[in-house]
Amino acid sequence: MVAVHTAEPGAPGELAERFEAVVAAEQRVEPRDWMPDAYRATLIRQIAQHAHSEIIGMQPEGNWLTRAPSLRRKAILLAKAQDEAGHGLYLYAAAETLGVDRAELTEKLISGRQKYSSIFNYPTLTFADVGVIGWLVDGAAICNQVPLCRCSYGPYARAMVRICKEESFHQRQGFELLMTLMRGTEAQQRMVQDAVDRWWWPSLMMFGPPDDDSPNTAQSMAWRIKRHTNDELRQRFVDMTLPQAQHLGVTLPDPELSWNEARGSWDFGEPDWSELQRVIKGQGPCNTQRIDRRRAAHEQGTWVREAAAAYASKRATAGKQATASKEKESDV
Ligand code: FAQ
Repeated sequence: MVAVHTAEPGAPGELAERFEAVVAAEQRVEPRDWMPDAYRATLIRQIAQHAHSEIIGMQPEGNWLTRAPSLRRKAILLAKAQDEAGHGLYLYAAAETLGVDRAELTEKLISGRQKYSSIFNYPTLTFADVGVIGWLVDGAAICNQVPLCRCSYGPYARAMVRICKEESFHQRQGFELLMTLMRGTEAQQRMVQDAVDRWWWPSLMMFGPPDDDSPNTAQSMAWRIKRHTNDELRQRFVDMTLPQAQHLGVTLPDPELSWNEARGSWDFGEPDWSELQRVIKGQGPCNTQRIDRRRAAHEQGTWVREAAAAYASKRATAGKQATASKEKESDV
């Protein structure tokens, strides 16, 4: 067992060696441990973006909460959106173990200084989009996030275990919704195909730019934060999704999709990377709407945060007074 000690930060060389040894031995770096500043900064960047994505990610589906076609579908959608809020909270808590404050991260999100996933800047035009988000977006999220359960940073890795279990459930509910529609009328089948056509390419872009154009991958892999490159995970997602698309009876909107016998994998076309860059820079179809909504929710929630803080401080004062009077009694 290799331990990272942090009590005496007097010998950076030795501390750095211990850090490297922990990572190489597939052990976990914990909040109390010494870590390089750049490792800490990379984790804050990725975990904060991930947390913001979960919270902003409630908006596209939230669009259908009041218009779900049955009570059952409404209850399922509500539960899914609540799960996503929970994921955001675990992730903000994981980021806070690195010395940042959730309020500060939220401020960075709504002022545009931190990112969230490009996928949530597309509109949800029909109820089939809810199913496709579950199937493709949660499916892509699972491919990307299961390896993060083995991330070198303990609090992030542990948060991902529970998140992945819930995302798998979300993916299955999306598939079940789509299967139901595909067994329905021709209009319902067309609605599914239209949603698949709109979400396929943005889902592939969730994995990030191609490896040659991904400035962070090499270092994040060396630190075992990321366990696979963006392109490796994208391929894994395509291979996982193709049989499911065949089972559903939908066509994926890529004429270059073909089975490559030699590689034992599907060949597929190149996403439009300029679109990803535009969406990341804030020029996607819904970027302004998403951030405006998030900012408004944050402002409208001010009184709740203030009330919770006032209550916590009242409880703390009452607790201190009770302890002081107990001590006085025992002195007598
Ligand atoms: N969107 O060098 P790389 C979900 C940025 S949660 C926006 O490759 P990296 C659950 C990247 O940040 C979905 N920005 O970066 C759900 C970097 O910019 P920076 C979120 C992107 O970090 C389902 C620059 O481009 N999941 O879906 C995107 O090594 C349904 C260069 O890129 C996570 O956050 C993008 N797609 O790899 C909720 C998973 N791609 O920061 C509701 C954790 C790249 O240097 C409904 N994150 N960028 O200014 C990761 O695995 C990684 O951060 C990547 C990017 C793979 C996203």
